[in-house]
Amino acid sequence: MRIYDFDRAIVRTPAKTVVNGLRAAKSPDPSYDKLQKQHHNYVTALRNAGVSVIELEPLDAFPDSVFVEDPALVFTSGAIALRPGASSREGEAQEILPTLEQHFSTVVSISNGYVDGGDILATPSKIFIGLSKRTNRQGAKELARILFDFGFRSEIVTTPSEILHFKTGCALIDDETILATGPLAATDLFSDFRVLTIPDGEDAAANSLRINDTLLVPEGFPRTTEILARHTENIIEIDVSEVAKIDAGLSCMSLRWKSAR
Ligand code: CIR
Repeated sequence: MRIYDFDRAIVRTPAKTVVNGLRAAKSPDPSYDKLQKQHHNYVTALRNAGVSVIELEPLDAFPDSVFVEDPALVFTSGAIALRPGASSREGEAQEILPTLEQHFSTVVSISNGYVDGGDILATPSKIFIGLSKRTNRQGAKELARILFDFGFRSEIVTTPSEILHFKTGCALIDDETILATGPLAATDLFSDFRVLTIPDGEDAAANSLRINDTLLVPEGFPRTTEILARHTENIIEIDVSEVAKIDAGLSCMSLRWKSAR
């Protein structure tokens, strides 16, 4: 089984309040209607990639709750309820907990510090935990201990300060290959991998998402797509322009795992 082999995913329908989602820069509010359509297309792409999708109800009290990747981390062997580092998002972990308990026999919760799932990059050899504005050392260390109990090796690393999450800047493309922005490619973090560096001006292409034999990439980054096409056959471009206005991308909108059968 490859680390990007998945047959299940959890998504959450965007709430109307998503237009108030957090963002670092003064970008315009997303359009709810467009965002909803783009989310629908994303869910269709997950299904087409071979995943059975569980759709959760919208949560108006949590504008960013469509980004289910941040309050949890899931594996075949169990789920971890995280502690999102933005105060408006902390309650999202409690909201998703019953769904985790329904689908996993082992569910563990982070109880110290903060960790956002967007800072976690799982690769075949180790799981990177990026320290960021949302993930602190205390949370990262507790997560590393839990991952160890799950049988995973992890490495705590630093997310470049100009991006929100570690995975805002990189993605696993296949067992040996990482797609990364210039600043992350310039570090030695990925010395065990082949690194595909994103051309200048296309950094938002970094949050791509490998699912089974499909690589979902954000639409509108032709030079990155051309580079990826030399390594991967089945590339599907998805328009995520509305969630991009609130600092999100493809990985943020689902929790993916391979069920134990
Ligand atoms: C936030 O700032 O928390 C949301 N507006 C965006 C979250 C993106 N999530 C992710 O990259 N995993």
